[in-house]
Amino acid sequence: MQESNPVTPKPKESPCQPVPPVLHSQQRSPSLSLAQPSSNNADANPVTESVKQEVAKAKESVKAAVGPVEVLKVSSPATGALVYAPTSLMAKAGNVTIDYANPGPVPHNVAILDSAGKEVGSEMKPFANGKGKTTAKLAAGSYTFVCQVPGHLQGGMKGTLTVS
Ligand SMILES: [Cu+2]
Repeated sequence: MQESNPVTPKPKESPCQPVPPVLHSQQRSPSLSLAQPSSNNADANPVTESVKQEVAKAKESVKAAVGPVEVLKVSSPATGALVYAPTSLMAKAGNVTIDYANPGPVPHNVAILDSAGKEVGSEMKPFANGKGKTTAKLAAGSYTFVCQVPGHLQGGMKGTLTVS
């Protein structure tokens, strides 16, 4: 024995108590879901993969930024001279950001180097007429900061950063 329509709603028992609409949608959902197209291709989509990587990167940078960040301001003159001011910085151990302003026409950047001369922290590309930042998690010790445009370090673009 087969019923042609097993979900036939019962007649309303009282006009004062209408059946909530949600009951109707629950009864009909099985047939609706069968009609929907499947989306099995989503996992193989290269765009989805790159978005996942971007999200992972963003999470990492948020993790690195957790905790107080000490911000040190450094600038170069608008003349484009190979100079930082100040040339001596002090910070407490932890997350340190150098906030660099270069209003001049000559590209510069700031890279933080540890005592072995190895660059630490986020990359700042050389730029003119603008501002940039580099952030590093630093332990106590002596560091230098330098411009990585060829010839500029030799021209005098360096300073010291003492972390205690
Ligand atoms: Cu420079």
